[in-house]
Amino acid sequence: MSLPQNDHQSKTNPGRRALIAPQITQCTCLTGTGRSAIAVVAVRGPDAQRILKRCSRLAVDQPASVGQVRLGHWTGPDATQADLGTNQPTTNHPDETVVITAITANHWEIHCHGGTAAIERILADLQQCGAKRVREISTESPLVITEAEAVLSRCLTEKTAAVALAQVRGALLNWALQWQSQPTSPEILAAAKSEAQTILRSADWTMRIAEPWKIVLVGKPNVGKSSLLNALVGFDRSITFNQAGTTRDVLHTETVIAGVPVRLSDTAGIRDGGEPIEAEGMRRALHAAYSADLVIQVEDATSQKPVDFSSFHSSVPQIRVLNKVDLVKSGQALSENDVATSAMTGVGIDALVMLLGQKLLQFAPKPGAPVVLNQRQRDLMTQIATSSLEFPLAATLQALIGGALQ
Ligand SMILES: Nc1nc2c(ncn2[C@@H]2O[C@H](COP(=O)(O)OP(=O)(O)OP(=O)(O)O)[C@@H](O)[C@H]2O)c(=O)[nH]1
Ligand SMILES: [Mg+2]
Repeated sequence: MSLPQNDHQSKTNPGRRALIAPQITQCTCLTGTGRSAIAVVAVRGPDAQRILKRCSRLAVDQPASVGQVRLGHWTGPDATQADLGTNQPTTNHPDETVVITAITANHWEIHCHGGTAAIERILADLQQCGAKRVREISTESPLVITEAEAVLSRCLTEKTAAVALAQVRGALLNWALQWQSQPTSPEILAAAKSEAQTILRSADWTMRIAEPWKIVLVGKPNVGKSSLLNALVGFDRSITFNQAGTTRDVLHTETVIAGVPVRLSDTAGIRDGGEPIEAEGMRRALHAAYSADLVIQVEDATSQKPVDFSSFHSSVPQIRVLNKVDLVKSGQALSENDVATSAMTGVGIDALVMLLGQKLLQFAPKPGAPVVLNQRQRDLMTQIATSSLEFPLAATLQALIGGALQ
């Protein structure tokens, strides 16, 4: 991709160069076809703001700055000043209520009614004002941005979306451009290498922000795994019963802990023997635990003989929870390393949620930090992080920005 070289903005903020919109103003509908409540129309290019001013009337006088939203009416380009004073429909079309937001100075989004008529009307007005209707605007952005946009559209919570959004706004792109603009020297390479290593520290976390983290409850039968899951999500998702072997299959439920999307899985109790269905349940329980991001080992706090998990050789991080603490006689000592809960009374549930949150956010990046979002980015970042002298830093950074060179 060729980047403009001589504008003032490019010199002061190199990252902005690659985010500069196309020379011709373009418009497209970003949301899928079919019926939906809200549609998003994007306008990108040098005339974007001027066209929007011509076609809309905002509830407040001030146009939105980057990151802000404005409620307004879509009047179309034919509205006269007289029309605007009357509050009457200005053209053959009735006014459409819209929300307009500035992504960058030259990139705007119009959030409108999701019906085809509303979308087509807005696109037609934009075209009438000189915008070119295209199928995809994002091809104008470097690969590193379109990849971030794709991840952003799949994020489930505000916290994870903020990580992807920072990359859409150019955190990783700016990082790469900043090092690319430096003269080649061993010192520069060493500094870039060190920063790449820092970025990679959060890679396991950042590469999967669009999926829920998998937390699996395991333990002996009847210790209260299902009751604990119900207490964590706040409703009776799992059947609980005072009889060993109540839960047979793996049962999933989704929730959010510390802003991170989580899929909690309840499993069959693990014990020796058991009839064939229970044995299959145990096999599935262990399989779920081995493929989890975090395992909660639940034990009965009153039990003299805690479960022996020595056979559970797994690199998956684990938390040990002593449940039924309401039944513990006063004076009985509990290990300080364990979380003590009562799914029955709610004691310790907040502490458990807090501990889970700490574990989930342990490797989260700082707000706004550059991060890698997929294997392609990670591979290139790894090349930089493990580079030696004579490493083609500029070419690798260019590949990170725009693709190829592996
Ligand atoms: N007193 C007390 N009883 C509990 C607590 N948690 C669970 N129970 C009771 O213990 C029994 C077993 O609870 P479950 O949640 O079904 O246990 P489980 O570990 O899922 O059992 P399986 O599915 O058979 O492996 C039920 O009668 C629950 O009401 C607790 O913290 N305190
Ligand atoms: Mg159960």
